[in-house]
Amino acid sequence: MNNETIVAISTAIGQGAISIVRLSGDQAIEIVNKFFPEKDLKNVSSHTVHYGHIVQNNQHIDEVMLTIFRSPKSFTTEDIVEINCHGGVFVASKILELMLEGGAISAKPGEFTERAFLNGRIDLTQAEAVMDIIEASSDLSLSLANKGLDGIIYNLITDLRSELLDIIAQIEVNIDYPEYDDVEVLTNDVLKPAISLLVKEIAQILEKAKVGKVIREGIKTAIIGRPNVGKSSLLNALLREDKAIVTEIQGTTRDIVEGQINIGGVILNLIDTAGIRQSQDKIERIGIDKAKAVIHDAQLVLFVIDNNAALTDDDKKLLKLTQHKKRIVIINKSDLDQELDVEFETSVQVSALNKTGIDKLEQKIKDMFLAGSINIGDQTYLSNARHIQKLKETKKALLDSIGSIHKAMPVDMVEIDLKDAWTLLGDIIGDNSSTALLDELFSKFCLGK
Ligand SMILES: Nc1nc2c(ncn2[C@@H]2O[C@H](COP(=O)(O)OP(=O)(O)OP(=O)(O)O)[C@@H](O)[C@H]2O)c(=O)[nH]1
Ligand SMILES: [Mg+2]
Repeated sequence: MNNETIVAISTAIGQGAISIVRLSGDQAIEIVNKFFPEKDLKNVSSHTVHYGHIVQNNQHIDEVMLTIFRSPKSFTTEDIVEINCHGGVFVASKILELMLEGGAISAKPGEFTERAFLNGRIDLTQAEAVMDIIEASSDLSLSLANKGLDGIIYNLITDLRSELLDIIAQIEVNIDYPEYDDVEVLTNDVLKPAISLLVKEIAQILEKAKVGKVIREGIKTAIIGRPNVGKSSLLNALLREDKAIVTEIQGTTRDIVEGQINIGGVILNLIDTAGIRQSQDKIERIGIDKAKAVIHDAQLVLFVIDNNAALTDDDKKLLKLTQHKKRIVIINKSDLDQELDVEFETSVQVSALNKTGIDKLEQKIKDMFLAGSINIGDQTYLSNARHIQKLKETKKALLDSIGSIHKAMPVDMVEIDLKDAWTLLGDIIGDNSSTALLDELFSKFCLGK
């Protein structure tokens, strides 16, 4: 528990209708009371709003509305006062200054949420979900973040943990009462299938997490091709905006041009690049190098070729360069006569000029990344990179334990990996005290044999 009362301006710094200065801690009400002469806040009830003025040396600093939340029914579980003042940078800073004078200390970034976690009101995944809500950039990512705040990820991990605990409990019982079970029977008939099942469940969650990651971060999409095939025209058609310069001159685009679109809730971060070819022009060459770097980082390559020309050597080189990427071949200029002399597996015919075929392209991208099956009602999609990493490590620890079983290692060796997996899952939700493990184990034993 932290005794110090923290304060911060909780709204964005800048002019606006209202700013909120927020305090949390034992002294929160007392500190604000010093500067709010119109009412004694010490005895007001929780969840009430109070009108009055923040006053310094008998001078009105601002007309405000105060909201009082008393411990434990608040975001941090501590006493909280929110001062709704006018949204000027100076006035909000002035009120902040008074609160510091009154005995509060400046909050660190995220400290209100950190306190909510440390005081046990939310787990780590919920604390992270608060940030995800703030950063959400589409309906789907917002919806995922809200599920996180509701505790969906917490429940998912807790369910896995409780399955794991059952397995560990079997071993503990066997170590305590070795005469009860034949160790070999235990490991091969009981532990191995149970651990394998858990690995399978985790593998499924990780598979779904790929979708979660796409929803959260968007898809880094590079538009690639030789000069003049219509890359910038395609970018503009997708963005429904004339963002990039389009001309009939080869080598029009030099620097990269970026834009973002939302297709069915999935964010596509589009990058238009310089047409790739051998060039003597110094600026164009830099652009071409950048384009190659973009290919390297891209999660999806939109490879544009000209329907009105036979495949060139430049096309062939670029096809080779992008062959290992997730790729859609875009046969552009489909309004002109077909001169193209090859067929591609994953291709879409478009005319960036006439804006035809664009919806087909969007559908293809959606199918490719969401496999056409995003069930928003289910939404146990892990999307946070930290959670995904920890879960991968958990899976590895479990596979290691199966490896130990195969090598006929002593059962307490198997248990070491299982306990590692337990700790890793605990890292996700921020619960890692080993006393908790023991307490839970103990309660399991009371129910079992
Ligand atoms: N007929 C027809 N012309 C098109 C189409 N798309 C683009 N063009 C024309 O092709 C020329 C080149 O288009 P851009 O979009 O600048 O091509 P780019 O691939 O970005 O070219 P660089 O930036 O030089 O690499 C322009 O004159 C466009 O108007 C299309 O679908 N049909
Ligand atoms: Mg261009």
